[in-house]
Amino acid sequence: MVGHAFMGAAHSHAWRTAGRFFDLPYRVELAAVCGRSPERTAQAAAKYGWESYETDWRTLVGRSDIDVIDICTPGDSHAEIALAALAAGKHVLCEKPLANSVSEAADMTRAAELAEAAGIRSMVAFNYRRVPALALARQLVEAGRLGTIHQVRAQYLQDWLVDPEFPLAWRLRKDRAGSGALGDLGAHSVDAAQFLTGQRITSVGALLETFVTERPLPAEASGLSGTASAERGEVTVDDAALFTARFDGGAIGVFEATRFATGHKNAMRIEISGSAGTLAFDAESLNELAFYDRTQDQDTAGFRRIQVTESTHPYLDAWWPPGHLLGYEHTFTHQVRDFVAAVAAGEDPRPSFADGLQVQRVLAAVESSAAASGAHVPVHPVP
Ligand code: SOE
Repeated sequence: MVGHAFMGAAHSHAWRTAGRFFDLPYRVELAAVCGRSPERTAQAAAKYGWESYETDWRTLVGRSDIDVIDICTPGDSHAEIALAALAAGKHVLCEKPLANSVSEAADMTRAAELAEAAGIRSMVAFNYRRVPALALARQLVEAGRLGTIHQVRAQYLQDWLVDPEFPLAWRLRKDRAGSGALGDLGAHSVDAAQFLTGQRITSVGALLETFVTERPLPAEASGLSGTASAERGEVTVDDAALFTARFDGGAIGVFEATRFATGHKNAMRIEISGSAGTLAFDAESLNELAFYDRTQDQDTAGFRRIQVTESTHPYLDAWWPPGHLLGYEHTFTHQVRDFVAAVAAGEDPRPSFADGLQVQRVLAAVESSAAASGAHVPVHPVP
């Protein structure tokens, strides 16, 4: 695993846990973690249970005892690490968004498709697909329970940037993160919308805003936290992104991704309306899915709150009795389970790098539309 901050912690937990609750076809060994600082990486290895550590990802990629490279770094290094890992014959799991640009994501997708022929697998880590409630939502859509899908409403609301003194962390720098709320949060919504509906976004009309354009430089570059110094630097990404979208199956959608939704900590919400019903999900009630079934008797019809904790629900057979809730970390454990199962079965796990590239194209179209005063622009095919 390369990187050991927030996502590294979540992935470490997942790699350690997946084989203890699911019957995996392989035994997972946490071989090595990689980071730039020897002290901090050694600490991370000890804390999260990695057998060894490296301070250069190239050394990691060159190690013959390693089968999988898991990329948990900021977006500016995804492409380089993934391309080297695929070339070295390693399976790759890569954090989202897949890359910082469409051209990087396209290079990664081409490399992944070439590697597939040699049995090398790759996957992009859109972990919300592995929330049991959203996996169930997908099953219901596939079974036709929503009928023809007309509309998608997707919001991803956080508020950690409302304080103008919050330091200029890497997520606020275009050169490191690619974009702001758009790529960090909007990417999840775009992937979830396309996954749930089975439709692809073909055009968007958008508005981006940066409310606080200068922030104190972090005393140390440490991601979301980090203490501020007296010097200030420019914020080069969006704080909030709003856009509308058309889908290839005829649906339309409205999206909002923001780090300025005061009071909302991690409200990843999505609602899909079709001719036969509506499904609604909010990650702040992670174990629930609301379902309005239009075929119900009209006098008593209404939204039903399904508690997605039955052993028959996706992933739940490995966990607790009904009503004993799962959390955010389980989504990463499920992701490892599906990734390892696909590698063993010789199948391509989803979301693939090609799926990540499609999301990247939507993000790029949102930026072009915002630059063109919100005019609807097509989602361009791969260059
Ligand atoms: C930070 O804004 C963040 O950790 C995202 O990067 C994650 O993808 C999301 O799941 C939670 O918020």
